[in-house]
Amino acid sequence: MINSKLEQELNNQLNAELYSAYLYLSMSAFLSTKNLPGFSHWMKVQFEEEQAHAMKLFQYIMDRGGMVTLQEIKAPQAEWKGIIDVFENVVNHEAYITERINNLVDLALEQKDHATVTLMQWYVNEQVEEEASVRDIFDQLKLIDGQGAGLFMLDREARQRTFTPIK
Ligand code: OFO
Repeated sequence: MINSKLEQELNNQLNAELYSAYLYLSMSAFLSTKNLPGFSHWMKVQFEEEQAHAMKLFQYIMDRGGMVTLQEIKAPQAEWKGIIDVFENVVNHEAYITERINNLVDLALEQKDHATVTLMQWYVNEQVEEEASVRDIFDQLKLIDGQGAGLFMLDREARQRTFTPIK
């Protein structure tokens, strides 16, 4: 059985992951209107990844005999100033998610819930990867000032991204 405080926080994190998915889907739609099909695709893959993060928590709560309580998902922002602004938002959002994950690890340690500590280690590592990859794109976009041939090339590269299911 899982401690009720931890169960609540895992449910909150499930909601945060679904919100992340929703946010990236919104970005995908926005980028499509800006004639950036590669980045629009990249965001759709990101949407799939976030859903997978959410489903991993969903399954874990149930496996531990806990109760999944789905909450309202708030509407994400729909417009940004441009591609640089989009990725600045992504970088900040992922830093926020990392902070939430770290708090969950602290709570699991406090509750001496080793299974949750182990699960959360997966998210800790995932966040390192996510933050590094989005910071990379953000830096490249700033370098080319978010325009011109550089943007065209980055958009083409973004189109190559594929979704890899997680375990
Ligand atoms: Fe689920 O890692 Fe991004 O938000």
